[in-house]
Amino acid sequence: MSDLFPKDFLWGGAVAANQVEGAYNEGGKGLSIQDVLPHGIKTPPTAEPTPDNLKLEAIDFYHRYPDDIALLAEMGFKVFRTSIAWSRIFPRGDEEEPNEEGLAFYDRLFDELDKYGITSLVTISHYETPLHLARTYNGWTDRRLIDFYLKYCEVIFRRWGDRVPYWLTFNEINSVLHFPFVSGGIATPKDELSRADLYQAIHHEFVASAAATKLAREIMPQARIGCMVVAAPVYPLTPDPRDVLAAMHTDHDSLAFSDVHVRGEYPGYFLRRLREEGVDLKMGDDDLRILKENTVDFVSFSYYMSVCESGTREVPAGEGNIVGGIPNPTLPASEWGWQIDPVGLRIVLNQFWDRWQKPLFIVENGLGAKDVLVEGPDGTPTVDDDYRIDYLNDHLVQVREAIADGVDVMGYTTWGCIDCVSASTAELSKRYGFIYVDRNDDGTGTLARYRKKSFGWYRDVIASRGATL
Ligand code: BGP
Repeated sequence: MSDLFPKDFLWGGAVAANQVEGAYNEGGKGLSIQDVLPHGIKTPPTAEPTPDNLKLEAIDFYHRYPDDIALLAEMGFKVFRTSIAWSRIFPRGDEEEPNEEGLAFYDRLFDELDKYGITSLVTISHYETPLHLARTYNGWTDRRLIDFYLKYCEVIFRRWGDRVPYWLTFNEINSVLHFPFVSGGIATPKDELSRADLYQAIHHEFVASAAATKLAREIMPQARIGCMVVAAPVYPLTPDPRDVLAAMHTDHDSLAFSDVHVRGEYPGYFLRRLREEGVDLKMGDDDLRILKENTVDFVSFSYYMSVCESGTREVPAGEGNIVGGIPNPTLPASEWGWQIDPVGLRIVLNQFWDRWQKPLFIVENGLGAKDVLVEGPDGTPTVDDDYRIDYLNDHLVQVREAIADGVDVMGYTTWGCIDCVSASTAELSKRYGFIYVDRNDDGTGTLARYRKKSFGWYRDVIASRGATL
């Protein structure tokens, strides 16, 4: 077997509208939940947008996208993942008619990508629910969100169905368990949110995702629809069977989300959880049929870390890990405590493939780090980000191993291919990109773009189909 990646492997990078675009109140855009979250995912929202919110301007991709896409093309990108900002299309979320100016922006963006032959991979909802839907309806706890979402989907499918071949219904849909406001637009603070309301919101998202898949097949039969989850393998802290069982239970919390999307029904372990928590889901007459008949074409996921679990002792959860969990004593961690585990990526790829036999797409992976600009050999500023190269290299080697294991992997998009505002901290100093953006956490900076050392490294990896790894 060749140790090169497949010829049609989709190499690229990923961002989300709210983390790059800026222009938060231009082009008729309404406010999104991100516009009132100046300090990140773990902090409460403000009443109005505040000047310390870096996302309001972000990296000004809204105005600078032609130059940015030219840089991505220079690296040889085959695919670019971004999201559509829902509140550019429906500023409040519940209007009758879409905002034409918002649609026109994405027309221009897709034109630019087409110019270079870069395929678009679109996240329909990436942590950017229109704020009005959060404040007036309490987000996805309200069943009416399904109709608002489907109306939005219908507009964007009709507009771009012939040019966007890959769609993801919700970013990291399982993260609603951890961040109800950011992930589900649920305004009730997490510690006051009942389990019944949380699971009801999850049910609404499942039905919306399946109904969107149905709509997609009617409007754009050639498109492929995927679910998107946070993948973080859960290892037992010790070989004690009780630790193994606890790890399985924690894993189930996440797997339930893709199980529903792929198998079209609630798994038994999830129904048991609902019973034990005394939750009785309110269902529409057709909900279960909609889930069953409209399963996804592929499973996509973000992969940053693995975690440990114990069923025998109380161990403090790792602060830095997005999904909590006990730190693994055998692994190093990033500056933010995210544990670095390339082999875990191979494990997850095999686990998901064994479980569903559906093509898999790694749509986020990368290292957040504090980069330092230095003068490059030609006098142009650059970053010697060997740590990022090492991280990505090690993970891609494991992807190649998984492909050799027989796993069907469609592609790989690194997170934050151009520096962008962090989802968890809302800072710019947590950088992931191949392209450095001159903007600091205090909002200063010229917004100039500079190629980091990893830029040339990734270009060579893509051009050689992984031979340089
Ligand atoms: C994922 C989100 C992204 C992204 C990434 C990196 O959870 O889907 O939006 O931001 O994590 O996280 P952070 O920006 O917090 O480092």
